[in-house]
Amino acid sequence: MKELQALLFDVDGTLADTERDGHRVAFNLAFKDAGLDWDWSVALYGKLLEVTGGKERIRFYLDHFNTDFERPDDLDGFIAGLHKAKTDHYTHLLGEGKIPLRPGVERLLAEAREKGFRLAIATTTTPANVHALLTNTLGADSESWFEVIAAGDIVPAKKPAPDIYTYAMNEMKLTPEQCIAFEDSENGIKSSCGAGLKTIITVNDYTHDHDFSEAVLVLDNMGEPEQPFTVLAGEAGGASCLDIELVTRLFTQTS
Ligand code: XBP
Ligand code: MG
Repeated sequence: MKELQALLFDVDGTLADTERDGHRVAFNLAFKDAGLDWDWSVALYGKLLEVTGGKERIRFYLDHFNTDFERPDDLDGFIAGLHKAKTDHYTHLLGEGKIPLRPGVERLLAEAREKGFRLAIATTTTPANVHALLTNTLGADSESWFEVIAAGDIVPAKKPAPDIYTYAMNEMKLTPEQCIAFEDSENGIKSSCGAGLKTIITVNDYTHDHDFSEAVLVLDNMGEPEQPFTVLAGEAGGASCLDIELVTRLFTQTS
């Protein structure tokens, strides 16, 4: 029987609900700074989330939702500049402490560390954003809890490509038979399952209608003992929160 050794976490939407009140707001602030009248509403942002990666998302917006915009000669440089300003706003917003971790995340990480499981991050977002989220929610040393923080442009093909998970596992010298992934979106599970990983999903407002048929379990959140999760698909065996016992059971049952 294969033994679970590592937990691999997505960031945006999984560790924290960062998209609507974090990334989206930061994009809009960056557009305003640049004198643009672009405004990404909550609804429009839901459509833009089809594409992962902030730079890629701006380009997707221009290609499909703002085709009349007169593009500068150096479009790549223009997008990179907007994205840098967006990252500055986003990390500042996180510094204000307005975006907490989702229920159960801190508890599960603490139990995993205590029991000697190895941890990693596999995300599309910019490394500075991961740093800001972790240090502002879990403390100054929390980045060191993760053996690998695989983020952003470290692989050229972002999610739904499997590359970021494959990269993280290669760095850890682990195989998909030794790891489990935590995701929140269809692009995310395409990436994790594409890398051969069993995947547990916690949905959010932007992703609850996504196709999670490949997941080993779909929850509304990871739950706390006094704030139980709701199972949306799969079998949690009467558990009320996602702990190492349940994660290990799901991993073993589906091996
Ligand atoms: C989420 C994303 C990211 C962020 C924006 O990635 O798609 O693009 O919305 O981040 P994940 P950047 O769920 O894999 O963490 O602007 O830094 O690209
Ligand atoms: Mg995500």
